[in-house]
Amino acid sequence: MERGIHTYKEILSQGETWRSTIQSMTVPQKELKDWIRKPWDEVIFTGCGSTYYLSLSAAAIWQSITGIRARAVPASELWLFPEAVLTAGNKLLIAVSRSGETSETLHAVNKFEALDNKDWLAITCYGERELALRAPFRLLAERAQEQSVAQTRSFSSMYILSQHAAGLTGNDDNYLANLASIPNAFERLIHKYEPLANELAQNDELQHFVFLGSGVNFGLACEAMLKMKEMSLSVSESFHFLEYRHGPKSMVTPSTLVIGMLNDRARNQEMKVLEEMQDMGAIVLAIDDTVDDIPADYVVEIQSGLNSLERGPLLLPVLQLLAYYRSMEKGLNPDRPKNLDAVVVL
Ligand code: F1P
Repeated sequence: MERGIHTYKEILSQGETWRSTIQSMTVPQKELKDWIRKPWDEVIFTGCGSTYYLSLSAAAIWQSITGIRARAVPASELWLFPEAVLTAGNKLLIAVSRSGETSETLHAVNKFEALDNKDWLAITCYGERELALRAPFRLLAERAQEQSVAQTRSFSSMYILSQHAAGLTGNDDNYLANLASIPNAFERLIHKYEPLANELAQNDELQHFVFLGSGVNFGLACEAMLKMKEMSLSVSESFHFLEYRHGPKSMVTPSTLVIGMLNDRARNQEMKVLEEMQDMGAIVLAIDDTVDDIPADYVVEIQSGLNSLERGPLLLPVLQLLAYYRSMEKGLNPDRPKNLDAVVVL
């Protein structure tokens, strides 16, 4: 089997996968709608690896849109330290898992139920597997299933489902309507920036990849970092944007590629960080909806017209391609990363 064939296909098929995921959400879900609008005191997102990172962004979106307190915890923390995670009150748990079979996520759900909580939602790609079968409610992205170990279209499609859930709870029709236009920017984005992802991947001077994001973009920066690590076995790190100044910047050299994923609300402050990194000798790649005034060596301009709480899925494809091409360049197989399995079963 040709190296990387699945990963490449899965990255490039995201536009159509998102369209079918969004289409599936237009089917009336009256029972889900009534239930998800209950007066929650708190919403907890949980998952492992990519789906934990998804949870970080989803919690930021959820709280911003609904005003309801939301947080994300790795499933192992909820499973092993429930007293440090759960509080009294009306709680909703949202368990996110591509496979629906990750042991820690299933244990976290067991613990949640054992402590007399029954309201939880599964977001997953497999309707016939344990997580979805047991869940009182589920949102499925079955067209996003993958053959590769590293999550690409599954991540972005489940992300859209989590955005949808936030819009439903917040009764925010404008937000829900805007989600429908996320796929529109995909094809142009890939067409325009795939050569840049390939060019940067071929640049052997670059040996250290730093992904920066704040607010809703922090989880996305972590996910982009994980892709780089999993697929290409490169040194990659992620930080809250302004946190990078507080120590980690000491590692910057001319071999560092700083990837800044800018957030509408914080962009002026974030641009100052990028400028400082350039002054310290790093190469800077900036990603934003419009890029005119950004201090950067390279830019990815999304041009979606959507805000930061909406356009998240569009921040990833070019970075997934960067990881894919770096992996190919190193003679690795991005479909089957070293030491990894698609599901961790304990
Ligand atoms: C979560 C996950 C993946 C990761 C790894 C092992 O799986 O941590 O994010 O790439 O290969 O599993 P899931 O619960 O979302 O299926």
